[in-house]
Amino acid sequence: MMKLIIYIAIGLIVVLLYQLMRIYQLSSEIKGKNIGVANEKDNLSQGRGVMLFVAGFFIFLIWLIIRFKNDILPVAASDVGKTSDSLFMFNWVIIFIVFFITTALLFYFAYRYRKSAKNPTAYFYPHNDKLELIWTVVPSIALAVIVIYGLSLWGKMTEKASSNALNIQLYAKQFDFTVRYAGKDNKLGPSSYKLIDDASNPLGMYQDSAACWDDIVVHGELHIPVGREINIQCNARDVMHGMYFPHFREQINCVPGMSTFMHFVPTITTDSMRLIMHDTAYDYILVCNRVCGAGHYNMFLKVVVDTKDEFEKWMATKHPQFEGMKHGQSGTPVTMK
Ligand SMILES: [Cu+2]
Repeated sequence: MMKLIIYIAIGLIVVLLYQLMRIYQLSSEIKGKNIGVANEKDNLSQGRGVMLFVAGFFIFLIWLIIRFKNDILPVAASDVGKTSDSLFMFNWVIIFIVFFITTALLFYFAYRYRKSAKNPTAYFYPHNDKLELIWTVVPSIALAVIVIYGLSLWGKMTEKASSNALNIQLYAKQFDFTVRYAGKDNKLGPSSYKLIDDASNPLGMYQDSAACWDDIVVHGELHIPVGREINIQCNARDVMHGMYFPHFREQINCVPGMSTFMHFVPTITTDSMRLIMHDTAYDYILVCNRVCGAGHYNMFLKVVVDTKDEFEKWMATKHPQFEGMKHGQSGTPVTMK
């Protein structure tokens, strides 16, 4: 009901404004004024209005930045994340400087060069080689710097991980991530989708491969040690999923039928991040960012960055999938042809 009254009031105000303008127009006509042509006074008030508008717009923008600057992601918690953030910031600085200068000039020129007795006709200025050269070369250089900066970061993100990195597999499926640690040998044993059995072998690991015997499968959370390079092999069981670590500024697709990789060094433990965020319940997260089906919204994994000792302690509580299998002991090996 209240809403209806507000709408009616707005409608009446519009009608009122229209009628006022109509009265002004008619009374001017009676007085013999030609209100169809803007005079010097009109141009000055319009020009000032334009300047006022852009000043208000800039104030609003600056307010937005200050108001929401704490609602974006916190400080990057990985080595590549820091570079990624500085690249992002570099872009913002360029965008803001150019935006404020060009927008301010655009509106100022509308005011400065309004029609007046001094400026009765517009100045015809069709071409200037020097100006064109400047506005082509300067943005080209700026873009080249951004692209080279970005490519070097991309190269760092996608190069092969070092040999002493901690190897982890993240297996995505509708709608969760399963974690596999490579165990003592730091080698992820081979696997095949044909061997997948949700109860006994959710990742389809080869039971007769010694590299699989110490591999540890974990559901529900991912623990990683701070300060050590983490090499993640990403796989998907059904459809394409996204593997996105917002706090580490890392993302890669998980594609059925192939492995993709990412690596980074976590630099801030969960406990330290909780202090930074003044939030004792703050957690890192891994989310799927490909729309992969009806349960996509719920596809995420809690990520815990431990100290080295905490990580080892946590790891010691976990058991390999094929615990007890040793060389010369067959168990019930599965052989794939
Ligand atoms: Cu998904």
